[in-house]
Parts: sequence; structure tokens; C-alpha cells
Amino acid sequence: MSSQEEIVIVVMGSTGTGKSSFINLLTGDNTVKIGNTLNSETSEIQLIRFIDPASRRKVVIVDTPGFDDSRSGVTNTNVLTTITEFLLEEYDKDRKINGLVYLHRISDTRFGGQASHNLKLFKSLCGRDNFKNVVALTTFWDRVDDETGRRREAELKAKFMKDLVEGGAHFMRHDRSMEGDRKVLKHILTLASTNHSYSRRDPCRG
Ligand SMILES: Nc1nc2c(ncn2[C@@H]2O[C@H](COP(=O)(O)OP(=O)(O)OP(=O)(O)O)[C@@H](O)[C@H]2O)c(=O)[nH]1
Ligand SMILES: [Mg+2]
Repeated sequence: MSSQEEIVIVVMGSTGTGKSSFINLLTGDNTVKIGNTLNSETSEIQLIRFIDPASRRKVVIVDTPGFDDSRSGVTNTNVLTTITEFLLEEYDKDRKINGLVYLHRISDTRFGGQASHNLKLFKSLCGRDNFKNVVALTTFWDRVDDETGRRREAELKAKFMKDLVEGGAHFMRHDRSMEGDRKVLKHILTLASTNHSYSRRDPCRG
């Protein structure tokens, strides 16, 4: 890829998993809204542009509204449609997505109906061919002891996110540090961009 090209990274995951916090740390951009209430914070898709100091590459991060959005009248389908429409408008020309970061709280005690529904939505939006461009980023490690965290991570890889693993997705842990988050970016910079083509009629491929 040319060093002039912008690196595009889309960040997704259930509401409150720490997407905006991750982006804020990575970019040092304090204008990214982080939720401190029980309501979902990011209601619109937000673009954050910055230059990675390590690689000098131009990076654009796409912050998305969380799935299972807690605002009334917002359904998962709405959120999925919004994201798909946005990606179509912005990136169906020459732009390719370099990385998709999917956040999951390791502190969640169960991988329940909502979590598996959200993961399914993510996978359909992403498409199986692009799983190699996925970073499954687990958050809230400060809320679990090491042993519990390790066990849940192993379970995610072996069971709930098995097909992501098989498709080449990379697992990483968010440690709430800028250095940790830069490692996510460093990994994405090593990947070839996706061959994404979104279809308006059929966003649920994969
Ligand atoms: N303890 C802990 N709190 C975290 C972590 N990451 C984020 N938070 C907190 O979790 C809350 C929600 O974080 P956000 O970054 O707003 O989550 P989001 O995924 O952007 O949420 P939506 O925009 O609603 O989809 C905030 O109070 C954060 O400070 C983490 O790793 N550990
Ligand atoms: Mg947010």
C-alpha cells in the first residue's frame, strides 16, 4: 500500500464496552465522547483523524454507536443500517478498510443472547473474508482477576469467537494505556487492507 493512503480503522462492539475510551487513548483526542452514565454515549458515527507518531501514517478511526443501544427507538438493525450506509458512502470508492476492532468486556460473566446477537451482527457486517483484518480487543481487565480473565479469553477463542479465530482474527487485551492501544494500531499496519464491498441490498453477508 502507498504510504500516502489513509489507514482506515472501524471500531465496533456493544454499548459501554469502551470503544470511545480506546479511541481517545490511542489518538489523544479528548473530543471523543466517553460515557459516564448508563445511557449510550455515541449516537452518531464519528471520524477521528490523526497521524500515528510511530509510523507517520495518516489514520482515520471510525467510532460507531454501540450495538444494543440503550436509547429508545434504536434497534440493532438501525445501528447496523447506519453503519453500513455510512461505510458505503464514505468508503465504496477507492478507500479500503485496514482494520476492524471488535470490543468485548472480559468482565462480562456470561456470553448471553445480546452479546452473541451483537457478535453475529458484527460478523455479518464484516464478512468472513475480512476476519483476518479483525482485532478482537477485550476490555475491563481491571475488573477481573488474572485467572478468570484468562479462562474467559480461552473460552471466547475456543467457542464464541471460534470462527473469527479460524478466519485469522487477532486477539489483544486493552490495558487502558496508550502504549497498549498503539500495539493494536501497529498490528493493523502490518495487514493488507480488506477487499470490502458493501451491498445496500444485502448487508448481512458472511
Ligand atoms: N473499569 C474499566 N472501565 C472502562 C474500561 N474501558 C472503558 N471504561 C469505562 O466504561 C464507560 C463506557 O466507555 P465508553 O468508551 O464510553 O464506551 P463505548 O463503547 O464508546 O459506549 P457507546 O458509545 O455507548 O457505545 C466509561 O465510563 C469508561 O470510562 C476498562 O477497560 N475498564
Ligand atoms: Mg462511544
